[in-house]
Amino acid sequence: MRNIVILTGAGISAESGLGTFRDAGGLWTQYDLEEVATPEGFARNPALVHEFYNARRANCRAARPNAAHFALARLQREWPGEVLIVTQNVDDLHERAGARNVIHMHGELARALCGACGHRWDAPEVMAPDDRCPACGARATRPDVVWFGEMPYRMDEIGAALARADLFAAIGTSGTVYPAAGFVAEAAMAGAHTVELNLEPSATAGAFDEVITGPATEIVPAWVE
Ligand code: BV8
Repeated sequence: MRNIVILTGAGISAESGLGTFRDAGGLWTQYDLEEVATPEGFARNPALVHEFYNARRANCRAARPNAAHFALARLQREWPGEVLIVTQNVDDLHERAGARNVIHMHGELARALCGACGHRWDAPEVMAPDDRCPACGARATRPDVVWFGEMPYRMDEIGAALARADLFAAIGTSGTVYPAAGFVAEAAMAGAHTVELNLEPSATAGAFDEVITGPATEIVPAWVE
């Protein structure tokens, strides 16, 4: 069990007070995904999209990492092989718990991107449609997150890690968004042992060798033990 790949979703940050997407009262029940998490929605109403991400950026700053985030950071420190955390989350709670080897495949709330020149920088607390890119001056700034229909980041690195994984764990994800939901099949093809840790079995639970259910702050520290 040398190389471990861990995929995390909104469920690992739920007990830190950050909303999930598809649970009762989740983000996609308050906002229409098409309006706030697609390039078309941003083109139609950038003010609404900035409002959505400004609110989440404020929530994220007020939130604290929980025992599950700390347990994964400890596993990274103490495990003799590689432990890669691939997160679908745009919050920085893994890093704030001390995790080092983290890939944000859906981008980061803390980063801004210029739609005109591709420049990236640390996002201000509040972003607005009139903001100018610090590099090219264009009024084309957006949150540096991956919307539906956009290519997730660092997919080749993720594919390479899955191809050499001995253990793949998915934590707090509903298994409904691709390509992340397909990682378990890639890891299994590479011969990895696969385990799902989730509040309840996900849509893809059947694809895992092992399913552990319960709140992340309880089952993740116990699993890391
Ligand atoms: C792409 C970033 C191609 C922004 C997000 C039909 C079939 C297959 C695929 C598609 C299709 N139609 C469209 C697609 C593609 C689409 C997709 O998969 N759509 C789905 C909805 C069907 N995917 C894409 O568009 C992706 N891009 O395919 O590009 C391409 C190819 C070439 C060139 C260009 C493009 C991009 C997807 C990324 C979208 N961005 N977010 C933002 O955050 O605002 S997705 C969004 O959903 C978040 O990233 C989130 O992480 C992700 C997944 O959600 P989860 O994390 O799983 O959260 P969820 O609420 O769903 O579940 C929470 C889980 O936690 C639950 O299971 C719950 O039980 C559990 N839980 C709750 N509390 C706890 C807990 N567990 C433990 N403890 C607790 N306390």
